Amino acid sequence: MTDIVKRTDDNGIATLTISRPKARNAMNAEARVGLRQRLEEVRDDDSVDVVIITGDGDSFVAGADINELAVRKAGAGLDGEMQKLFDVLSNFDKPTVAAVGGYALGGGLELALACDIRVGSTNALFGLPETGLGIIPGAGGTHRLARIVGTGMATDIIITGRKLSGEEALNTGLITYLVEPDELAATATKVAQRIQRKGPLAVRLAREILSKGPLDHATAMSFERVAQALLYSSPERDEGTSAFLNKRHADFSEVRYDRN
Ligand code: CO8
Repeated sequence: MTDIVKRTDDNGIATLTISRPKARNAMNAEARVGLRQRLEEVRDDDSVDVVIITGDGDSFVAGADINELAVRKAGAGLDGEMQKLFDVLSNFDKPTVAAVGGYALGGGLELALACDIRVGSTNALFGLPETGLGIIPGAGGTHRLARIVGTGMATDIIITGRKLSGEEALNTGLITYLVEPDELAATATKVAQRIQRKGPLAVRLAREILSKGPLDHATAMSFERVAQALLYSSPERDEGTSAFLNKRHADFSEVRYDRN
């Protein structure tokens, strides 16, 4: 196991930190393998409820490693290794929060876009500068950015390559929390804890439906009904509704779904 992606755990919240500070945490092949291994590890670890992804030091991730991109062949583009890795993240079994300070550029922003929620700091800088390198954001960036901020804004960001400050990112909906750099980790943890207090199956099914690409109305409604039917027969529905009716806080900590 490479140590480029470090893992720390705190009460059911696993934080994965991409650590290649000399290259502003740009993701080379080793970092990608490390991230994939860590994701498999936390996915299979029943003690982990929520995953936070962040970067070491004063950068989130400054993109894919350009030294590698400079010699990549067409076949590698078709393989879409980084795209597949971020697909693993966007379809992840557990909720994910990106804690973004400093540079979130190219593949770094695409990494954040593949997470459920993005918390940014006032020193963050967001952008997809790929067109300036003669390529496109090919790790899911074109599609995910357009879904999150709208096609007009995504087109502007991608074909001009301009960078957004934390404030602009908040205004466009690219991030949903903006905090001072020294509050970044604590805020991401608070967001993760908030998710942790909710019904785990409800969160999972809501994420599952939300993460689907554009669906026709009838299909989307059908997904909702099936998910709701499942939840109506779940122990967490009993706990959540009885807690409200008995004027207490719901406690889902005993609710477990056997994965075997
Ligand atoms: N790749 C490789 N090295 C990098 C990268 C990178 N993406 N970013 C920074 N570095 C290195 C620099 O080369 C430099 O190395 P050295 O010290 O050996 O010269 C070191 O990190 C520090 O960088 P700077 O001196 O430039 O530091 P600054 O603080 O002045 O600037 C920036 C930091 C703004 C982050 C600047 O380094 C920069 O612009 N980096 C490139 C950002 C970029 O263009 N990212 C997009 C890359 S393309 C991409 O991600 C495509 C993904 C989709 C394709 C999927 C295919 C798999």
